[in-house]
Amino acid sequence: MSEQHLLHEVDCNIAIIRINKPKVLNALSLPLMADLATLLEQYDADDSINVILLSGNERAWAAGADIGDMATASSDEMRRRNQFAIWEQIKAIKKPIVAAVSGFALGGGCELMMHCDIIIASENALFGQPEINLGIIPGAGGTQRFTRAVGKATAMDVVLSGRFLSAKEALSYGLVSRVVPKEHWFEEALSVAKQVATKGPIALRAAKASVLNAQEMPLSKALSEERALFYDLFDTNDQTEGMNAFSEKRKPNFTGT
Ligand code: DAK
Repeated sequence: MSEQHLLHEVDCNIAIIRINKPKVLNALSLPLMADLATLLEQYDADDSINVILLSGNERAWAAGADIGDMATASSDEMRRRNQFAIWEQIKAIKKPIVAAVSGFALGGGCELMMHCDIIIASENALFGQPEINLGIIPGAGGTQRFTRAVGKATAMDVVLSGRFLSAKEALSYGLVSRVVPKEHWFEEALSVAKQVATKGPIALRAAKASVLNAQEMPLSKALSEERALFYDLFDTNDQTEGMNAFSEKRKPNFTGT
């Protein structure tokens, strides 16, 4: 795997991945996306990792898919590439992914961000689905996840005009979880990842799956899935440990069992 376009390291039980193509504002090339999906799967399967932190750099989280990869492609060629398989791999990651977003989060970059679970945005971040400017529409969920996040009125405004949302707007519409001062965007996201990483891995995976069900399922089905996950957790050591620790007024030591 060529990993220069992705830097990654481990801090305790947090995997930190940084998209690293600053000259093109972290444009998401096909090889980069394939490597990112593989890397996420590796950390998802690694028992020593509890949370994944995905980041860009100060100027760009990612300014979209690499336009050069698509400029001369025909409809048949786009179909043959089957790029959606890579996005499905990312969607299937079970561990929480915290996004540390500064600068541009556009097009496929915004869609990648919406595959993350907690989105910490710098006050300088800009969001959009400007594919309309290129004569196409969002292809990796941008018309769907974006609309579910911000509502139809704002989604139409953004998707049809190609305009960017400020971090303040994105927070008010519910696209991001928190907006933080630009000097501390990465540290704030890392701090959130660290807080989440203290929780029990089994409960974290169940909580992520259950919240995501709210986007995919009718309410009655999602409620019964939630109930099943809730019951299952009472067969885990982490549930016993969590409740004992509360009674004993100490911090829990979750083992993921
Ligand atoms: N692709 C390739 N290169 C890009 C890029 C991109 N998306 N965005 C920026 N760059 C490059 C620029 O070409 C420039 O390169 P040089 O000219 O220096 O060689 C460099 O990054 C710096 O950009 P600018 O000079 O333009 O910087 P500015 O500050 O003036 O402007 C900008 C920043 C973000 C407003 C501007 O660069 C811009 O408008 N970029 C394009 C944004 C965009 O249209 N994004 C949507 C792309 S389409 C799919 C899934 C997903 C997708 C498609 C298929 N499947 C599953 C099938 C997604 C599609 C998209 O994202």
